[in-house]
Amino acid sequence: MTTAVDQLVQQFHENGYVRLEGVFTGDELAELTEEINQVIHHYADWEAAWRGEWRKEYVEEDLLQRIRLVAINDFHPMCGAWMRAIVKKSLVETLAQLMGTDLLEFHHSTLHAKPPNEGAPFPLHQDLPFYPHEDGLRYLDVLVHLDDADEENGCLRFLPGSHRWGPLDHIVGPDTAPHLPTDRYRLSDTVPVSAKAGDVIVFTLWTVHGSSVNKSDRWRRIVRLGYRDPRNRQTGGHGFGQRGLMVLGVRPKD
Ligand SMILES: O=C(O)CCC(=O)C(=O)O
Repeated sequence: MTTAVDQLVQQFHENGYVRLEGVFTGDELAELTEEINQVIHHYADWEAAWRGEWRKEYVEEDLLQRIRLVAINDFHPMCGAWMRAIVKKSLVETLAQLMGTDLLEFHHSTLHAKPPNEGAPFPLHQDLPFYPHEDGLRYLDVLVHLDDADEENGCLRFLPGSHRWGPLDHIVGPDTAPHLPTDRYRLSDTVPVSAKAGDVIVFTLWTVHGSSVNKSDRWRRIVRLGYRDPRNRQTGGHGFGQRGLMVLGVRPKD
């Protein structure tokens, strides 16, 4: 008999991403949201929109100077509810099933909050250039949604099956965020994935994704939690050389 979890695992293997519904609800979700609001107002960078020439293809002329992203990396040690969320048993168990692993290590947290009417877009990219690992399929990006997200407020968009393409060459440089060439990787070819507050979208380090401007009068707040198989070697980037928290099993001896 195929269970609901088997179906999620199958979808994940097929597409390279999957949405988990209602992972956080009620008081737990309220507490996570309250803490994020404090992080947004006291600690985050309000001018963190990704830069580069690609923006001309994603943003209308009159908005170009105004778009904003509120972001911060590794805020989790400051926040009790987020520390509990990272080790939440049901989430960790589902992630382990998606990856097919008996060992899981938490790697990083990142807030991406798009303010109403001017929330910045993300060009199509893999997360590989930001924290490269030898095996892109044994690294999971886990996006915790704190608002309902849809096409109007800039929900995530994916190229289904792109995780099977392996590492891709990105355009990089001092004046641009790493991204894929806009003439070959188009937002119009992607699938939007709407989500409710409390849902989680999981994808791999090799899955191509991006998102559009938030044109609505609502916030779109998302927190990315990164998890990996501790045997998957990191080769550079964010958190390189740091040991994360083991959330499943015991770290293997070097
Ligand atoms: O928050 C978004 O819309 C995009 C996020 C993203 O690209 C990422 O987390 O790697």
